[in-house]
Amino acid sequence: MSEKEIIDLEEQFQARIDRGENIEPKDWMPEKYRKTHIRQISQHAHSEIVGMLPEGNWITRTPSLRRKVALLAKVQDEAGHGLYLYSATETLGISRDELFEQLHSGKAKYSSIFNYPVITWADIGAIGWLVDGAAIMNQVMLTRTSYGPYARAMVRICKEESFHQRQGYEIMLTLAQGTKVQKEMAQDALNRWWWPSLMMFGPTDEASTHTEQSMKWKIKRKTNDELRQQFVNQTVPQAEFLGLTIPDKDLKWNEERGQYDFGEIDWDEFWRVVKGHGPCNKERLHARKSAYEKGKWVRDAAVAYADKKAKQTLKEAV
Ligand code: BYC
Repeated sequence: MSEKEIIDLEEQFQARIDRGENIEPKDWMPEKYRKTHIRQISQHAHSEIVGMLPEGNWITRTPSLRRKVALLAKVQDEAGHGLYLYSATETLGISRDELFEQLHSGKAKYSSIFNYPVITWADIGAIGWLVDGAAIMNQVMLTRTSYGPYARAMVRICKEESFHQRQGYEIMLTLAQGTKVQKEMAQDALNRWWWPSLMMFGPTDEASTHTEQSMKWKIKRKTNDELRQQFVNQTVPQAEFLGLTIPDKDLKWNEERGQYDFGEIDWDEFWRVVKGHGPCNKERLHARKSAYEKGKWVRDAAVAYADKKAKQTLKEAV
């Protein structure tokens, strides 16, 4: 294809995006658009799968049967989200094996938030309330992202995430209305999860490498800082209702802006965690690699069974 033909195609592609059309797997797309989606959707899928680990670790230790059922359902939903998202990524021409290889080798990232330890039951409440709350804030926007398979997967995922957020908030509410020790546990969980939750939205708009292009292609509908601000505005009144204190001395309502001002995020910590040096990075990756290796016999059996079935069908057809 000549350079002029490619430029024409790129202009037509941008015009489709500007008209608000969805891009589908068989449509022409710039190579960078395809690669950006493989990167973002697969990192999102990895986050769902790795995100099962910290909470899954608490399924055997829930304080009641009711809590166990809800947590089990939530963790199972996350497996489902990972699977829709891996399927959406495969429509861009990459295999599941390659995606896993990228996760296991450390080439592909997953959300920084899942590299923090889950120390008490209150952390399960804080994760549902804050982590799923932040995830929804980001993902509701993604239901209108320009790539069709991703946008459609996000519609279903968001519905389930809102249940996750409510189960977390309900845990926090119960603890906050409980004994002195329970209230202290809730406050301690908020203290530890607040800043990492704000980091989930990614670097500042100034430091973000992908935002400008992703906004043009309507992959992102709002910037990292816009979503982070929206999250703070929504969450502060929820903390007040719980009677808990957000661990930020610079947090205050700004009458002029009609938004909360908040303190500076520790970006050194963020990059340390993203680059593999957070409190649980090694443990999380080890758990995923080991699950993959232990699941080999299941994959082998599934392939052997599919082969056998295909041969049988062929024999019957002849
Ligand atoms: N952690 O240019 P930027 C969930 C990376 S919720 C690790 O702004 P982009 C769940 C970024 O990848 C979490 N890395 O990037 C919830 C890039 O590096 P590469 C998953 C991060 O993509 C509850 C570099 O920093 N949600 O699953 O335009 C229970 C520069 O950043 C992080 C999603 O993935 C981070 N926090 O914007 C269970 C939503 N932030 O790739 C599960 C979809 C940034 O160039 N993703 N980086 O090596 C997005 O919306 C966007 O990818 C982001 C980042 C807003 C996260």
